[in-house]
Amino acid sequence: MSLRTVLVLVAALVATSVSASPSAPAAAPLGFGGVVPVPVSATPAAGVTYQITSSTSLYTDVPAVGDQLARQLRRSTGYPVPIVAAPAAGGISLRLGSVSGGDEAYQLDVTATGITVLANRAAGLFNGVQTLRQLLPYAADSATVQPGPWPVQGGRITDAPRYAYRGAMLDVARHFFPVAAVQRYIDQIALYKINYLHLHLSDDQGWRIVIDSRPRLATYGGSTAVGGDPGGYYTKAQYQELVAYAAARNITIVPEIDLPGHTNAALASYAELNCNGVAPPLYTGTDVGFSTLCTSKEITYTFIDQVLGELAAITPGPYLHLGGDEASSTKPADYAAFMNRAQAIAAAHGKTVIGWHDIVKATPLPSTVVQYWGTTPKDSAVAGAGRKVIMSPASRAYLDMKYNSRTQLGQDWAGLIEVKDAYGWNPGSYLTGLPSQQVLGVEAPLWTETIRTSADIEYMAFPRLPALAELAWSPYGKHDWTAFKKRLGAQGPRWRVMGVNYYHSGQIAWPAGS
Ligand code: TNX
Repeated sequence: MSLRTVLVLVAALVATSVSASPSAPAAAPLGFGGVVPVPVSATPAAGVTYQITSSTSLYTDVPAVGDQLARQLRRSTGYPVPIVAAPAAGGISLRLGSVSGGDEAYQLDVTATGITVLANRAAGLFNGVQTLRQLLPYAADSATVQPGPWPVQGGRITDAPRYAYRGAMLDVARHFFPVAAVQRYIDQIALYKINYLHLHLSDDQGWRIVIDSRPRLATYGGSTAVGGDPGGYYTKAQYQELVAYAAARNITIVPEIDLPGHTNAALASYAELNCNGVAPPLYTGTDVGFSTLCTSKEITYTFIDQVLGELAAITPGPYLHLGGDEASSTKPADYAAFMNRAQAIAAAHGKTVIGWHDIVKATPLPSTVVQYWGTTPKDSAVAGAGRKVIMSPASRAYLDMKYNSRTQLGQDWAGLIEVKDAYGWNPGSYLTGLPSQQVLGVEAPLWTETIRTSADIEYMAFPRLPALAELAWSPYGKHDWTAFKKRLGAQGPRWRVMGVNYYHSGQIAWPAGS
């Protein structure tokens, strides 16, 4: 036996005895300091750790929520994690009960002998589970069995959202994203307690949802995308599959049909929608503001009634987004009259309207929600409109803006948005003159003129989407860039495990290897 072989054998023996030794220090749990959005209150119990083991069971009052957690734990730990009919000592319990803070609030207790998430409603349990996921070792998000161990920091977290509307938007019109890609994004944003996904379903470059009474919208209007890339559309069954997939993750789909501008795909599909009766060619460029429905033709309103009626019928959520932005080819008086009629049609189908903030140039219904996408905090028309507002200031919240001048993807018309810029504003006081009670929430839109793949989506959304999610969820009293940077850095290793293609911003100290 050579000296080298002996040394290798000795080293192997030492390694075996160290890892098998009962006195070896247990792996430290991640702790409460890495949760995004930061919870309202998080009190660690010093020295207390829970361990997920091969005998851990799961009890749940809401099967849909418990099943998702059990499936994830089985996948990564390889343990059976049985769902049991009654809470078991030593196990995980997801229970309905009474906590303060409303439908989405939760309380999470971790002791040495069990984990309990308590909430008033399923939504709160789901939120509590998302927090629990971030307390688990990164490997718990793996799609394959990992070695463990699986320690969880002991203590109590109580939590509830600042805003009812915490949104993301995906433009599936400029580029089409198949169901699986949208589901992948839903999985990623749900981890940060986003509860609305706004789908921009129509624009000049493509129409993405089947309307049975107007079949050419999808089959012809949906055949194109920016740059000549492949088009596509969702069947009603696929759309409903997305609605259900999102709902299981506490996310409500908000469908948008952009009117009366951004309508070239519709105008190309049906000649009668054009004032001159001539269908324009399909469009694959990136200009805005050149198309308009013919506001003086009665057929236009029949068309809108058909489209909104069919869409409302497959949308259980309360909102229909009617767009209304950049209608620079529609005369101002025509725009106002048109948007007023369009709102009435949406309302007749039982839906609450959301419109881009241009809609304040019409007469927003008292219930209409105005989505602010400007670049300046001074917009007295929006602030003074007396309507609920969703805050998406383009210079802060637009995920399609470049991070810096070297970013390959995206645009820069609203400025460059590094992580600190995305995080560094207060949605409750951003718009001068808008009372904070009128802010319904925050939405992070991702326009896709330059975005073609899931990897592209992820690069632009991560890490800015979690920054915006924290603004939407956490009390502003917890707003702290220095602390946030650390919490955000802690997401990096998890994204690596999940295969999320994120931007390694130089502003964040990412842990080694992430
Ligand atoms: C403006 S923001 C638009 C979109 C573009 C986006 C690109 C808004 C309501 N309209 O049509 O895709 O800029 O950043």
